Amino acid sequence: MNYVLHEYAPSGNCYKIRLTAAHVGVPLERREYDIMKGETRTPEFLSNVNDNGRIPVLATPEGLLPESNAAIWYLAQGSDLIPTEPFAQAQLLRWLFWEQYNHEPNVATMRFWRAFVGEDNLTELQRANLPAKVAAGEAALKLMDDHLAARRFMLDDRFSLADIALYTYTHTAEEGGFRLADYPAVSAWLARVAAEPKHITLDA
Ligand SMILES: N[C@@H](CCC(=O)N[C@@H](CS)C(=O)NCC(=O)O)C(=O)O
Repeated sequence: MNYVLHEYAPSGNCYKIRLTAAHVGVPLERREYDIMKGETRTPEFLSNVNDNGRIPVLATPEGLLPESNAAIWYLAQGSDLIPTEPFAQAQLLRWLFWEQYNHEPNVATMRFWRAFVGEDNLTELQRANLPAKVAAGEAALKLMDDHLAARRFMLDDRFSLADIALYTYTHTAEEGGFRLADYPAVSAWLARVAAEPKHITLDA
């Protein structure tokens, strides 16, 4: 079975897919697009890969799958990364949706604005939104810290897809200006996730 990951390697959304694939032992072919040069906005990419103009997109034998959390869910089906009990599975989905609504749009966007675009190059609208993004990112990290204070992983004692989905942009949060030292339970959890067998780093 051949899987091709259409990606921009430094993106945490793309790293999520590589990390999940490593955990479940699925080899990935990788195809790189430079989002800083608009390579996901070309007519060819829009008509052949993703009409939403974004990576990651996982090409599977069944078809193309945009959206990182859909792709990791697909790859992890039937593995230990997804619990089989309905309530535990719903809790896992809760964290995947929360990641996309409360965490990624703030923690990842601040990283992108500060470490990739550069604060001097932000639009007026982005600059105006910056304090709200910082506050919302801090709130997301605080919520994780409170949650993890009494738990080893997002789903209690069980390492799962929720940890993978949240690890990738949390471990790079300092590139967006967040101070991980302010979140000791998150920092300890990051070390636990990175110590899992089969873990791979962002630059692997
Ligand atoms: N919700 C999507 C977000 C995808 C996304 O925002 N991709 C960014 C990089 S992380 C991108 O392709 N940006 C390039 C662009 O918008 O032109 C996911 O989880 O996959």
